[in-house]
Amino acid sequence: MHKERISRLRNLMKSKDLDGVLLLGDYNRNYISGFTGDESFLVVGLEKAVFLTDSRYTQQAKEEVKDIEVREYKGKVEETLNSIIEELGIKKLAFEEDIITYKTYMNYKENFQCEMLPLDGMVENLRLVKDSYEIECIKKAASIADRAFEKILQFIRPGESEKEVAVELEYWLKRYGGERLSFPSIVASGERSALPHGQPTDKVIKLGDFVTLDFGCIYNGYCSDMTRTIAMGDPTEKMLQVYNTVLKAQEEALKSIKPGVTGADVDKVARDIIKAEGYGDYFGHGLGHGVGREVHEGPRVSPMGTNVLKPGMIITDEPGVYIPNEFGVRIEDLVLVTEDGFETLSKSPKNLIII
Ligand SMILES: [Mn+2]
Repeated sequence: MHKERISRLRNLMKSKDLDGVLLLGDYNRNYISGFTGDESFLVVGLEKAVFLTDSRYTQQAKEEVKDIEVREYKGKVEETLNSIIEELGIKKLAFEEDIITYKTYMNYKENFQCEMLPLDGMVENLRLVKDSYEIECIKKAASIADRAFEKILQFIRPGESEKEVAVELEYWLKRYGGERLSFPSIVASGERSALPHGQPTDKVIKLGDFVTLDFGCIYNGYCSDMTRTIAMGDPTEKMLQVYNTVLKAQEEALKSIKPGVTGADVDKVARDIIKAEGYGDYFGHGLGHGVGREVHEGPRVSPMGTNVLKPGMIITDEPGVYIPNEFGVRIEDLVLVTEDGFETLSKSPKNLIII
């Protein structure tokens, strides 16, 4: 698996006339090497690669990193990196320009006897299409989220605070096998549900509130992401109408997902439905995003989403309508693009749940 990833990277390097790549961001380095720790370096040459770490991680790297030589450094890492660059005969080294700080860049530039060039998303592009192992991990992360949601439906009641609901949700995400959260959980109730990314507060959930829960966990390094909005007691006519609009937009956009369309095409399906119902101004964000090792990665699923969808991509479909000082609704599924369409990885019900 990692052998194949490194050879795909080398093919791209050759096509861009590069003879070296330095990876130090956790997501890219670990994707190519199989390492699960942090603060380490991967130098990939056209023939040979070296994984460089310090004594905290040497043992772990030797167990996890296959087919790549693992070395330990002491002292100044920039000097060891430069000696590897020379040993591998690297003249043009691409680096993660969006991860390396200006200070580190200046340090490397001073120490490295080679030209330094931006990687320009090369590894992120390799990560766009998931292999079967990655798909299984994300499916598992999604199913953990579904099970945690089932638990939270038994727990959530008017009288609990948003924070109490969040902590219960996070307990179950971990209890069912999530290693970490994909991102800080969102629990936003009543007027606060109009905040697309409302962090849980001490606000007590009341009868008549909509509650938006947006959460996910990480399984074997891969994220899930889902959102449901539920009602505490009977919703008003307006709340129902908005809910049904968002649900229709979500489901119609879902049906449009297939190889060959762009993220912008899928976004437009949902946006047009929400606009037609008169809520266009209340849907400010893109319809979705890619999900993998990072909870937000490519491809873009928004009016700017020019990436063409391919089988193996995993994206979210999450339209929302947020009416300031009243309430908001968002419904989000995690979706796999398949050969002939899509497969929904989030299995929780989407019809309005009234507690
Ligand atoms: Mn999302």
